[in-house]
Amino acid sequence: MNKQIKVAIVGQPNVGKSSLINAMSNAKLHVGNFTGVTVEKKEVFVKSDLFDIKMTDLPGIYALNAYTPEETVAKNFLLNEQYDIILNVVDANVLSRNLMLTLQLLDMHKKMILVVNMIDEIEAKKGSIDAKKLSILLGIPVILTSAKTSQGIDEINKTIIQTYRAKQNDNKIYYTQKVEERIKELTKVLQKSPHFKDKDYARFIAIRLIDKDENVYKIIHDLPIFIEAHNVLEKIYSSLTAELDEDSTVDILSNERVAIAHNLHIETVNIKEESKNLNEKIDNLLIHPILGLPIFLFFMWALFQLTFVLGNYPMNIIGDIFTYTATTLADILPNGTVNSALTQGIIPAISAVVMFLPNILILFFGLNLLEQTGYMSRAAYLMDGFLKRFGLQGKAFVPLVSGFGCTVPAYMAARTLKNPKDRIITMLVLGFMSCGARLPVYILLIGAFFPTHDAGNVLFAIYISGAILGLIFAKILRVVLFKGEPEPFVMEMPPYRLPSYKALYMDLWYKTKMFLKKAGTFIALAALGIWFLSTYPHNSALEKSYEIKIQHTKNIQIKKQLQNELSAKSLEESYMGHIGKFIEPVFKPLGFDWRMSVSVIAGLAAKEVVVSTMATLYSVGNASNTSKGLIQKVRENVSFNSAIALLIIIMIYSPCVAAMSTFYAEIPQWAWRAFYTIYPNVVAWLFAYGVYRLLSAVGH
Ligand SMILES: Nc1nc2c(ncn2[C@@H]2O[C@H](COP(=O)(O)OP(=O)(O)OP(=O)(O)O)[C@@H](O)[C@H]2O)c(=O)[nH]1
Ligand SMILES: [Mg+2]
Repeated sequence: MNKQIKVAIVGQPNVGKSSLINAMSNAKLHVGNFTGVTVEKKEVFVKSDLFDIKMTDLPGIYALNAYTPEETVAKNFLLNEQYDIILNVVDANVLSRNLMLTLQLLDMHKKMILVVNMIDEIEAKKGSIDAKKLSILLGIPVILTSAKTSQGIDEINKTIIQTYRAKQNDNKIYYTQKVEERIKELTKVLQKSPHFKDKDYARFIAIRLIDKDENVYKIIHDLPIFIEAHNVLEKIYSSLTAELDEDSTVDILSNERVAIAHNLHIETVNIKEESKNLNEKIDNLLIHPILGLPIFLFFMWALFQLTFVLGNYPMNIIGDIFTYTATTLADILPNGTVNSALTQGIIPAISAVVMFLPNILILFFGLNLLEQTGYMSRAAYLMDGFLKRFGLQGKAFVPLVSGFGCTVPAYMAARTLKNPKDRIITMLVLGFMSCGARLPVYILLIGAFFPTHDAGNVLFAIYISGAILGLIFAKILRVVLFKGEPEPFVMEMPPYRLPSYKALYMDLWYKTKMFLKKAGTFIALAALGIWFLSTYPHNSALEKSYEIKIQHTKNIQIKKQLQNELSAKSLEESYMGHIGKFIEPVFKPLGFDWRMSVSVIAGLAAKEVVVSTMATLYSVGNASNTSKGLIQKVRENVSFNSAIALLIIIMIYSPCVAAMSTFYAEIPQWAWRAFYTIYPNVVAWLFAYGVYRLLSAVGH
């Protein structure tokens, strides 16, 4: 086995850490042009001849002082885990600000490499960065890279191996004399403790303590050295602030780092001042105080139009192919279990899910563009004032919009919210943002009950009403349960970037693969289960009596009718029929038959299962309509009012089990978990019932 080199990838948010790892390996880490894309550490392996390099992608951190849960992930890793090398990634465009973190990392005195990424953007501005000089000044290797053009990527590997083999470099960066004296003083005290025998480590801890790092303070708090160290520390706080006329030692260290970073920048970066750039011109329009919001809404509307209109063509073709396959197979295969399981169970179910793949991909394409171009941060900024009125923080916009894709990463994305109250409110209403998996149900019902030219608008209306409902509930939660204001909003505006086509393509391809895999495994198995439960047990007495009747009639029409009656009766007497009848009373007030009721419950496993279950149940229950598409079957079996009620249920009730378990993992309090598990279902039912009654009352 090769020797393993463990590398921690550290840097400020949005500098291209995840993109670099993707470029170095065949990993498909999620990337996006806004801060806080990565919220959980991820490991990726790169193999070379002699070494296996294990890279840990960490969430971006601005400084070593961690505030949000995702920053804590990165910091805990840096402080507590074993690794050989820190690979510090910085954005060449904002080098001096990024170097602030670099300087803090250098305090750790570990083997370190500086990767100056996005060098393509500097070169496009006809600028340059002197990597050699920067390397000499910092005392560590410096590599210029672009994850976009793959420039310098190979060099990273080589440098990692060289650095791993080489001796630790000497420290080159020092603070001013007054500060260094205090660091030395505290280091000496700390070294008396067996925990801090190592001089470099003791120095690092001393600096962190002077920097008022709470996590580090907690480390020494429980050690015998605490009292002595604490006394010295207090003395340092007061003497340094008095001597340098600052309020806090935190400011003193920060000022020193600003000065060093600024000097490093001046010594090594050569960029001509830009004229008024394109970014600002675009921003003048996109975050215009009056036009900004309508423009955003227009983009969203256009996306849902495209999702339906463009997706409709491949959807119909895929649906037809499956229907044709099922009809042909039903004729070819001998009558019996296999025939029925395939043509009434698995094929309709997989078809019902896969036919919506094009729509889902269009939606994901749009969301991906939002993430990649940098528009996400602008939209968050635009929505800030609006969201605040509903008791949400502007930054909550990112998880909320991610929720339109998939609720699981959206719950994780809520980690970027610093305040626990803001975070939990956001997570509690996130389910109201309809995820991509609910799209099939919507498109199916819209396709069955609305004319094509309205479909895109109806779809947009569904998503918007979900979002509005979410906002209303956020307000209610804020007023009733979490008094107080949401935290003020700080989010960086990254420059606009053209989407990386490779990243876009990889992302969509990956989603397609996962979706098809899910359809072929989970959905197919679920369908088989549903088919089994709805076909067995056979009631031979019933079958016999119908067979005799069927044989005795000559009229083909009546024959068909009898066959259908038999299928429907057998289905009702199957296991599933009994389960359905048991659940039915809950949904009866909404006009659902037991098949719809079962589909709704099955949808708790995954939302795609709603359509696949409907497909199976409406196939099994009707002997003569294998040739009809699902949309047609739904139109024949479901009333308009119930269809709307079903839409509302799907829009509001609990998300899938995967999402629910993510919520449980993120929120440890049992009371919140219980509340989260119950309230969406109650709300969903009440809303659906209200609308159902209203529609009936106006004579629909
Ligand atoms: N032009 C250019 N763009 C890049 C480069 N590397 C990354 N990007 C873009 O920069 C944005 C941020 O990339 P990510 O890889 O998500 O950044 P990150 O550092 O992992 O960000 P967090 O996970 O939020 O900390 C994306 O839009 C990338 O496409 C590069 O070398 N050149
Ligand atoms: Mg990342």
